[in-house]
Amino acid sequence: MKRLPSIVSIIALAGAACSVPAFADDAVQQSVPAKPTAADAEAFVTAAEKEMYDYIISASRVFWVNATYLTDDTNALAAETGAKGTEMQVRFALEAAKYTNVAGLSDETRRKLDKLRGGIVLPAPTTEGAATELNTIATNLQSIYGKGRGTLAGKPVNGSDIEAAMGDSRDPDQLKEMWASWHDNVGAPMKDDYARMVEIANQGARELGFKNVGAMWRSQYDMSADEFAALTEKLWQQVKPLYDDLHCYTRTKLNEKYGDAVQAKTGPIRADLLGNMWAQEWGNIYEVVAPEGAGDIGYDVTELLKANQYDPLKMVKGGEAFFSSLGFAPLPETFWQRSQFVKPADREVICHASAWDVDNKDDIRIKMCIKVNADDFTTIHHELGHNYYQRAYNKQDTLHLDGANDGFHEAIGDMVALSITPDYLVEIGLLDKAKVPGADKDLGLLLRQGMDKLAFLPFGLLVDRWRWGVFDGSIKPSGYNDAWTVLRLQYQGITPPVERPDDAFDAGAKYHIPGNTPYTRYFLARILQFQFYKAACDIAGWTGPLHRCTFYGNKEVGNRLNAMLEMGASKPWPDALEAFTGSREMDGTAMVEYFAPLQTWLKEQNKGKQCGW
Ligand code: X8Z
Ligand code: ZN
Repeated sequence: MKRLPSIVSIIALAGAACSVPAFADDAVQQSVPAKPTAADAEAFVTAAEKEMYDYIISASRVFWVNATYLTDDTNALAAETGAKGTEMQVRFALEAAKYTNVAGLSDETRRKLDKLRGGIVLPAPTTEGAATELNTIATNLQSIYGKGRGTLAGKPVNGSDIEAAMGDSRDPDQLKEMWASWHDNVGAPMKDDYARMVEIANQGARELGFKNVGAMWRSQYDMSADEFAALTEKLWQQVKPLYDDLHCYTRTKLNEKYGDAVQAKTGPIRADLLGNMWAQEWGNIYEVVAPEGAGDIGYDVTELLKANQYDPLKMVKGGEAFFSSLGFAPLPETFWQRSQFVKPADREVICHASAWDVDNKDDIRIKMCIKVNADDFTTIHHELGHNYYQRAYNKQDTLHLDGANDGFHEAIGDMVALSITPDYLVEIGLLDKAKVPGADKDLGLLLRQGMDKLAFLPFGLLVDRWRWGVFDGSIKPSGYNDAWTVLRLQYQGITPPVERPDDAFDAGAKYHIPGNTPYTRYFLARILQFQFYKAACDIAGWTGPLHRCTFYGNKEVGNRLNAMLEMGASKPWPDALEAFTGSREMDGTAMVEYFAPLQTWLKEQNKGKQCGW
């Protein structure tokens, strides 16, 4: 994620961790005049931006040290810094509310006031001690996740290792053990604290005039919260048929591999069989579902990386080279000195990948625990997309130091990774030209891609459907786990491999729940990245099948992309979308078009099968 994971109060806009350093002396304390004018509102916004800017830089350093060296001390420092940040943000939000009805506000000032009012990920009420309690809980939850262990053959396994093992193992008993131990050990202990955190943050949201935290999250998309919820539903309905076809086909293949006792022919898919701890992307089990003939795409990115002696550093250099080929300046020396590429041997860290912009200028970094495999090669491109975005908009005002919306931020690196086609792999020397799969292997290529991209869609949606319910009170703490399991069944058509204990809190076993990172952004990004990719391929003059297009080396694509990136959040997101794609709508058509041949083929394969669950 691009922004400080989990620091409760980080402004939803600063491209990195944020924090509240020494604003005590020069804090914006001006009182709102009895009859405020537009000029008063502007003066307030300018002062708030300055205070926030300084805070972000100092706080980012605290959060970085905490995330890369988890101890009781760094947790205490992060919680303290986070609490100051929350207090600062809430102070600004309450003050911003007093200016929103002032006559004569410019569009820009109005948008900035809206960001100040609603852009707090976890607000706290002004009650004495509330910000501290909230940040202490949030820091603690994230730390529990970072230090979490599941087991394999009874032995403890850390998060990044167990994630990789879920991709590699095809033994249903091993998979079951890893799935159950991870969910039991990591999620369950968080439940009570999580419920308390929700309670405090909702009080904060209500003080700011929102119904609850979920409504605040939905308010940040240049439209009403209800319109935004409806937009996500519309997008889902556009792409859902693709998921349904893929689910049906994959279930058949799993049944053939494992037999009825492990995976039945009908009903939901067992959640641990899909090559990923959360069943969110299924590409790791491609070989299980690969069709005869057309399925043999002739290479596997993990094997290519290993055969070519790639190490984590070389993988990151490869990601940088792609962006350089588009005309982006090389990453600064400090990126290479300060990033965390591999899991340190001697201390606990948060391995979940993130990208940081510590000084709002050029001190960009990634934090990962890279393994030499295809998943992490993609994730490196994803994270670098955040870093290049952050650097591109670094001249914007503080409140515009962000993506056009959070889905844009998540989509840039993914769009680039879609360009990792066989031809591109040849170009960078990873694949022999003679091994480029011919047109008869297109279905295999599309299925490999669909196993990651299509499979993710319902998960991308349901995480916040659950959280919206938690925040609006329709899902109560006693029903947290049942509601999670029901949504997983309803949207993804999957089921836990073991009965869940009464105290289970399976949502907590997914990083973004303890990390308090809104998740709808990833759903939006799944859709947007295909819109961006298609636009880039059009600019590059590509005329072949969309999924074979690589825009590697195309400076015009780089220029047009940069024009969108450097806008940051300075304009409503449709303006930014239009700058690069010519369209003002988020729309699933490009994704549907990309996968159209696969869908036709899947329907053929599924004939006579009882699809659905
Ligand atoms: O969290 C991430 C990135 C960091 S923003 C690694 N992603 C989501 C996830 O891992 O669940 C990228 C895809 C979805
Ligand atoms: Zn991200």
